[in-house]
Amino acid sequence: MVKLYYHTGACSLAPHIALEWIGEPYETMEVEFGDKEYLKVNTAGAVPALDTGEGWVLTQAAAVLRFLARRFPQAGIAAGDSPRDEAEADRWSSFLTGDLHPAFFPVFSPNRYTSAREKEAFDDVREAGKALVRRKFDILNAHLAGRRHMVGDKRSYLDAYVFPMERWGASMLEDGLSKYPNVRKHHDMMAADEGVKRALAAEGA
Ligand SMILES: N[C@@H](CCC(=O)N[C@@H](CS)C(=O)NCC(=O)O)C(=O)O
Repeated sequence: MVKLYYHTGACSLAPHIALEWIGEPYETMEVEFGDKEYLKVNTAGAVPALDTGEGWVLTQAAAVLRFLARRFPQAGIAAGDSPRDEAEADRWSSFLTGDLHPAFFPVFSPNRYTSAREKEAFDDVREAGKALVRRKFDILNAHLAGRRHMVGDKRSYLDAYVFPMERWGASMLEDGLSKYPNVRKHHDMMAADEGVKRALAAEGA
């Protein structure tokens, strides 16, 4: 059985949703970032990590999600198999891993982005992070125009992947997602999904 290491509301919520959609039995363990015991599972101390139940552990949200989609093909959460489908999935997965997710880092951990230790400096870094998040949400909003799902015409692991970031945006930006109506629509569709509700409830998020 697979086992997901997660932190409430973090990007590990994405594979948690994917596991709910898959519907096979799985285990979870809540961890604190950098916890000494958890470092034995993931030396980076970050979530998610997935014990595959096959004697090896996988880290990195995008890799975990793609693995789950391929390991449980009957769930139909892969993003298609034509070269173009896979390329589109890689493209948006890379955008989430490399552009949108890291844009939040200065908002969450401003202390890592300045050597100053004054509150004003942290506030400044947070504001810069939020400006970056807004630029990435502009791109996401344009992509989601006229679309129900991140790629193709059915749900895939990419819908699960973007959802935690949509939630962060909704709670951290002063005006929530109001400037990004397509992102908000996607967020609301996901929030109404039964599998998403179960994952959120399980995390107490
Ligand atoms: N590139 C990694 C980043 C994982 C990551 O930074 N996760 C955050 C939670 S959303 C975390 O664990 N942060 C703890 C830390 O940075 O110490 C991935 O995509 O899985």
